[in-house]
Amino acid sequence: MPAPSPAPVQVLAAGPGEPGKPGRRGERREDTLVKDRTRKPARHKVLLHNDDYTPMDFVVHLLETIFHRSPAEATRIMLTTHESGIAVAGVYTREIAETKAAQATAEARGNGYPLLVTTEPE
Ligand code: TYC
Repeated sequence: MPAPSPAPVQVLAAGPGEPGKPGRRGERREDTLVKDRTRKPARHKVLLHNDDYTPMDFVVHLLETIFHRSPAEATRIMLTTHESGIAVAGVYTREIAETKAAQATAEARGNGYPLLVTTEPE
């Protein structure tokens, strides 16, 4: 069953309240926009870009060690990048996506490879 899509954030009209004090969720507060629902954290894609120099087995190694892909998945993702120019290594919360992209980039640079790894919101 697909997860229910989040309800729109409700912006409540101004009401009585102590200025400067944060409102509780769902509470009407003067000069305060109160979200009436919690939100799941935004998801961010980590993207692998093709180049002519990074070895295939090195990309597979990164996919297995940093992105916890099985050998078969890692090979499939590497080949998709090689053939199409770009592929998704994984999808995470923003901070984890950025950390994994930085780790993959650092390991590539440490080995003298130009591999480009970027992140973007899903
Ligand atoms: N194109 C590279 C080669 O032929 C392999 C490669 C695959 C490089 C995926 C980067 O993200 C990449 N050696």
